[in-house]
Amino acid sequence: NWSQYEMGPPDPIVGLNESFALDDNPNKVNVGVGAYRSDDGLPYVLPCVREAEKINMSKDTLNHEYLGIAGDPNFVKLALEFAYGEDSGVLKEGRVAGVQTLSGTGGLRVMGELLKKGGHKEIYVPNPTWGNHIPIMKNAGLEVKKYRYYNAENSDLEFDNMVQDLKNIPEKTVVLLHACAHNPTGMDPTAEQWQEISKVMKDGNLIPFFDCAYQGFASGNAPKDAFAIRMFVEDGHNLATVQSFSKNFGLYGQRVGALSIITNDESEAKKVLSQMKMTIRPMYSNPPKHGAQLVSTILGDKQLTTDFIDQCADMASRINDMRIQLRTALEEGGDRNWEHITKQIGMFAYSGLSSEEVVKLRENHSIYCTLDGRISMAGVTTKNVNYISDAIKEVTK
Ligand code: PLP
Ligand code: TYF
Repeated sequence: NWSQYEMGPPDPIVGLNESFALDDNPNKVNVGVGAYRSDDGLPYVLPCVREAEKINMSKDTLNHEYLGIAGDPNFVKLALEFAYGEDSGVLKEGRVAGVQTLSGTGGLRVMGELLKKGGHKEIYVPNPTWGNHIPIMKNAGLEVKKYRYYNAENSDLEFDNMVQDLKNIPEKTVVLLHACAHNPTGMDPTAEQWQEISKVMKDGNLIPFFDCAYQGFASGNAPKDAFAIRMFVEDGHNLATVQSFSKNFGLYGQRVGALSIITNDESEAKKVLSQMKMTIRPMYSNPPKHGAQLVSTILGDKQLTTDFIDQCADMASRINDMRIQLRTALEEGGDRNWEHITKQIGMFAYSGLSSEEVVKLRENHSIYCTLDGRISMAGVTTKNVNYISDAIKEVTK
């Protein structure tokens, strides 16, 4: 008997794909889920990934055996170097416990479970944050609290309030930070602001937990986008990082990610790693191989790594072109200011549209974005940009 189950609501982000699929308007536009599209509106496989696929196909040493609980050690090594830098002292000292995870989402959940196990009762996240952060951490048994981050009134970071809130968090609390290209707002702290955040968190004995899902989409230079993480490490934080390779490598469905924690010394790292493995084993046993092998093939090869960085920069650059085109079209013949669209970075434009306006966009124009007014710029193309801007002007009139 299964009658105790009530009908649940669709997911606020992924559920849009379902409504979009049912819409028979030939002009429909999907700017909901953050997934990169070519200017033809099609899913995009990076040429370096195609190349890695060919290389891996020809290796008869590759098989379909299980990976270990912690995943592919070579992938984990390369992923951690990608975040912390090849010459990272903490990596050389063996102080980092790292595992391969089911992309960013899986890594976040493993971290939530681990925190709960380690006696943590709560976690702080920015307001707003990626919608899934909250249920992931709640389902792991943590209370989710928010620090101020973004002021919708002036479409800008509210840095002073953020710092004030961070100063009031009890010591030894874990605070989630978006490493770059904040989702959904597209607004990151400046280098100087990151320095101040690092200092405030050090003084307050807080534990930084970086969610790094867009490395390559902020500056267009993937290694450079790890700047905040590397600076915090330099400042001596024993921080944690969850990495997603969905967006930057375009490996969404392959579920490629890593979770790492910097500890005091090698023996502590071994203990933390053992607890990570004990968390993973009863959840899903071990992660999938294919995507991690592709990333290893790329990051293990100098030329393919250079190609990857260039190709990721190309995606970021197409998105920036679309920001300029969308803003220009929106401001044409109107007096409303859309400057924030070109000021924001990463995959999203946090448009400032109200939920009523978003519903009108959906119902009257078949344009699908999330209720908070977040538009995935990755889905905007030279062919639909004017359709989108005309519709936005219509619903905000
Ligand atoms: N964290 C942030 C901030 C994200 O925006 C996303 C995806 O949109 C993720 C994590 C997780 O994505 P995935 O599970 O595909 O790595
Ligand atoms: O667009 C976003 O913010 C994400 C995208 O398993 C996403 O929610 C979609 C599916 C998934 C993980 C992330």
